[in-house]
Amino acid sequence: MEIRKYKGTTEEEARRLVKEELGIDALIVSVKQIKPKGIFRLFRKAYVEITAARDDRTISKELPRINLKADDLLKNQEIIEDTDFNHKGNELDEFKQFIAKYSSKQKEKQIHSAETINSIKKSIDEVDEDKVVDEIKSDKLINKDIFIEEESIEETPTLKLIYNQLLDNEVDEPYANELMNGMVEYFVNNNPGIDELVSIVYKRVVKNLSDFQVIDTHIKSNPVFFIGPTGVGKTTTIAKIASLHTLIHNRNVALITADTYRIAAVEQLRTYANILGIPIKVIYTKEEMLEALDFFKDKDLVLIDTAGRSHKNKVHQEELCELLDSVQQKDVFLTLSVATKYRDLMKIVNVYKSLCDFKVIFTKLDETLSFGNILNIKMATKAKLSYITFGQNVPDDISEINPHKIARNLLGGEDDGSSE
Ligand SMILES: Nc1nc2c(ncn2[C@@H]2O[C@H](COP(=O)(O)OP(=O)(O)OP(=O)(O)O)[C@@H](O)[C@H]2O)c(=O)[nH]1
Ligand SMILES: [Mg+2]
Repeated sequence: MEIRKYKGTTEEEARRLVKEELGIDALIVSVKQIKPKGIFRLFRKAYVEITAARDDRTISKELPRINLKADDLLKNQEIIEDTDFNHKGNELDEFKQFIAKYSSKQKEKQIHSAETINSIKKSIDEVDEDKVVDEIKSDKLINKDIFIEEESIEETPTLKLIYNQLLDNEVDEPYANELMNGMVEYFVNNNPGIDELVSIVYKRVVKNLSDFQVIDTHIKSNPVFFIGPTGVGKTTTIAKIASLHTLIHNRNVALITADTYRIAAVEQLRTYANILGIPIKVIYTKEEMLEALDFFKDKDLVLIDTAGRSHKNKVHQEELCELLDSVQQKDVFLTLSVATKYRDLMKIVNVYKSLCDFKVIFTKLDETLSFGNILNIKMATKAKLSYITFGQNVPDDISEINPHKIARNLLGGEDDGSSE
């Protein structure tokens, strides 16, 4: 049995490498997200490492990925270095030399870039959050709407680095362009330092994310529905919010669950209700929903759990729509996992948009390193953001969104966006 490690920028890519070399019968021993530490953070992005095994006798002796594009080579340098070339004969020497030459050139370039990236990080560290908030309203550049071509950013290395930080953190290209709007012209006319450029983009991100709203802890709230795809964390988030409002803010909270499709779902919420000592009602129809709301009319806050439903299932969506329509005064929180692919998130959001107005909760920030999706969804939908959650612990792993933390993350700063 031979054990090998494979690295890819995504799990999918690493799995493909395993499959290419070890075949479909390969045994996956472990899948790890590796975050480069120390100085390597400047040079390398996080990657996924898969340890896989297969019987020696069946391992393909073909050189993996010999048709790699030049740009892929550096990324896969370590994989190639891990591979035993010696038995492959002279034809590979040329290839090895090419890689060595290519990667030393790339490393030179990266050292230069790393200095600039360092300056970006330093600029982010020095941002004065209070000043930013004051400046956002008056900053004329923020309101400028000259569309810039991406090519002009390409020709301006400092801007290109800032732009790339956004793209690397999964900000969708049109929104990255919007954030960089007018920057080339500003750069040419004013010759600003990198800290000023970073600060402009930082302010734009913060401005975009600043329109958020969480459940008020003082006034009596409308009934609050939690909707969203299966398994994103609706019930867990309800438990977190119910705990905070009950234990920290001393409010009278009640729970309703309309998730009667899975036997365990009711028990899951009932367990939290029992621990917190708060009442819970299970409802099957919209009439029962109205009765339950009437029963809880003296409560400060009623949180309503719904069944996770596929956005592709029309019947399920109609049922949800009927339930939501039966309550006039309400707040709805669409719960989304930040780790979902952006294109899928957009499809989900578009379906729910046709049902009702909602605010967005992003869950599972602990499962991804890049928070571009938060900004993408905000910019695409203009829906208000609210809470973020970053772990399974009830009630600790939740907070209201902090636009500064997200902005730092998107510009390559240290923040994981997880806590206050
Ligand atoms: N890592 C991580 N896991 C979370 C987070 N929030 C919830 N989970 C986990 O995600 C899983 C699903 O959570 P639920 O709260 O049951 O999700 P749901 O949306 O109610 O699921 P359905 O009712 O089946 O649609 C559970 O294992 C939770 O512990 C989070 O912020 N981070
Ligand atoms: Mg649930």
